[in-house]
Amino acid sequence: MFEQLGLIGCGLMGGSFALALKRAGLVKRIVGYSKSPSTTERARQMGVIDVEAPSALLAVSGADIVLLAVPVSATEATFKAIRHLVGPNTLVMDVGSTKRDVVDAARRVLRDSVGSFVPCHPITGKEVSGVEHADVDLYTGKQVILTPIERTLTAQLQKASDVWTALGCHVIKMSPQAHDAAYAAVSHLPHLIAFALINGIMGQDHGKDYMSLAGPGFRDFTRIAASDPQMWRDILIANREELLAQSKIFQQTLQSLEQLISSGSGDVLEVLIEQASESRAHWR
Ligand code: TYR
Repeated sequence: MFEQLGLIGCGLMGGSFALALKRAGLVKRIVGYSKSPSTTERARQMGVIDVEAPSALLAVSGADIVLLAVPVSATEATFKAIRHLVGPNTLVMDVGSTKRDVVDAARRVLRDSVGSFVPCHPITGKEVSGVEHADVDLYTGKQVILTPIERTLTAQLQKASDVWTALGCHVIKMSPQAHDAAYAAVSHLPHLIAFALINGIMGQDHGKDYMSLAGPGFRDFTRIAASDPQMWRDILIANREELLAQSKIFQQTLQSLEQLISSGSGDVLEVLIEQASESRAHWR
């Protein structure tokens, strides 16, 4: 049971975490801060947070658990703003989609207190953002990747793992490097492709008309193209090396398929589609 959650970033991810922690009976008081005061105010009006803090530092003041739920490019500045109040008994977590850059920022800024920070990536979200979409069950049944470093305190790592487990999450641990390599393939690349697909269609004369004719497959494939622009700008740039490597593999794979189509090699094409179809059907 925590006394106070210091919530930095009262959007979809932060707001949903606050609701879930409260429902689980794990926290007495939630003090929230968002860059835009109107967001913080809305979060309080909605009952997502109890108290509005005028700064990140004041949200952390008196907190024994802190969650950073900000775009990854804002992580370093946020650590700077709160570093003086991060002690060995404060559990600090984030929800950023990339981990190497976040861990580097933590090392640079938190220094001796870096052990209190447990880097986290819950594999959940929505294509819509903002506290209006906060959902008490956003984390229920989802995976959360923890990417501790050598200096992460065992006690804090255990506490973080316990919190996510109490919210109904399945906790997995791996290195920040392994995390960024995997999520470049299964998250960052698919978002990039969805953005490119929509822009490629809309860049054509009749793109809008074509889109209006699309069906459920198009809807499934492109849902994530509606995601938050600043958040995804940050993710794609932060994990650029792994992402560009995956993008290259994708382009090569696409080219081989194009060659088979162009030469009318239906048999081989069918085999490759069958491979993809089988892999997707037996996923999980
Ligand atoms: N955009 C994803 C969706 O709508 C959710 C998500 C986003 C999950 C970022 C993880 C992540 O790092 O399903």
